[in-house]
Amino acid sequence: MLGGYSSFEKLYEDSGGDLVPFAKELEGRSTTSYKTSSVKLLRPFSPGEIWGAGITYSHSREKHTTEGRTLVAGVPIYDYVYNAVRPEVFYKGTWRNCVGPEEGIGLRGDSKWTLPEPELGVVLGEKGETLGYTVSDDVSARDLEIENPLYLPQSKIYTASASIGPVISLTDEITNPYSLDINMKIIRGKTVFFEGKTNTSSLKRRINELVKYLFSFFTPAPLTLLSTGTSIVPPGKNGVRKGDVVEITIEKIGLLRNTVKLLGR
Ligand code: DO4
Ligand code: MG
Repeated sequence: MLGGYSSFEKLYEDSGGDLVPFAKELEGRSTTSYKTSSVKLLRPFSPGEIWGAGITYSHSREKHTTEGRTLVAGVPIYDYVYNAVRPEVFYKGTWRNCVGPEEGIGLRGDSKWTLPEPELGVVLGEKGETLGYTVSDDVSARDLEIENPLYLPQSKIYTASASIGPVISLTDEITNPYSLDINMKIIRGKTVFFEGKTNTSSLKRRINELVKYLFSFFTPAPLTLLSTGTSIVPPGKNGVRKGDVVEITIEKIGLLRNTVKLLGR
């Protein structure tokens, strides 16, 4: 971490909210450099809250609509929310269910179909301002959600159901969040079982639109993570199994790697 800071939270506090110039100054003074292969990367911050945005890419809408049965006003629920003015913004937990690089992501013992969801994560300040970006994995028990959308909290919030990292790229490094390549690999044993790619240029919603709804009549905890939704979904009912390795890369941020672990009760 820059300038000997051991936490992003402290860096943010000392910056007085003006992160980029503060970080630049520290960078100028810093004499130490590290090889990422020789250090253990930790979760880059402890989100006070995590919120997810749903059905923000047309591919996600298509996949969900072919899987789900629920109608709202006579329309498949996922088509409805994709086209609605109000986006889907759902609670995803806190730092308590969030891991970092190389840690285990959770597989519920009662799920037969769990998906990693590679998403651009936005780190939000107290007023909803974008402080930076990270790689976010919105790990989800898809079968629970598809069985009944009222099971969404159980599909989304459980031990190690969120992962973030490897770093936070600040807004001077990512000036346009709508042009980033995202890649996900699921590695099973020695083979790449699934690989998919997308680009945030296909994101239907703007970040400030999602933030506006999240901050309407509510103030989330300082340093909240907003996960902006997925567009990479393995075909059919293919999900992760215990021991699979999930690698998610987002351009200008880096690689987030986790191994799937089966949760005990
Ligand atoms: O309601 C479904 C959640 C969808 C989601 O997490 C996503 O689109 O990424
Ligand atoms: Mg998601």
